[in-house]
Amino acid sequence: MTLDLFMIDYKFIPNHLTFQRDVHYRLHMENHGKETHEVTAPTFFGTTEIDNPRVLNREHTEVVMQPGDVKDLLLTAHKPGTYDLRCSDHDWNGMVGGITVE
Ligand SMILES: [Cu+2]
Repeated sequence: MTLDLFMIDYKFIPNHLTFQRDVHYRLHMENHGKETHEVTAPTFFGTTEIDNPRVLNREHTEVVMQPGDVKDLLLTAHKPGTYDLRCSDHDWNGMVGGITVE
């Protein structure tokens, strides 16, 4: 399954992602903005099985997306719940969203 997550200045599109637990996903991310954005979700990334963790930053808290970047994160979520999603640079400007694992 593939889920798309696009970034513009200053929004996630969509701003909410829903994953079924124990299902493997390709989270396909594209930054269409002129600024660098982060896909920041420390609790979600910390509780999710990730096949290619090199896409994440060193702390495994976010994916840094330069303008024009296209990145795929391969993941399987196991823990149902709701998780915070934000851009750590622009959450003050409303660049926030959420993640649900069902
Ligand atoms: Cu941003």
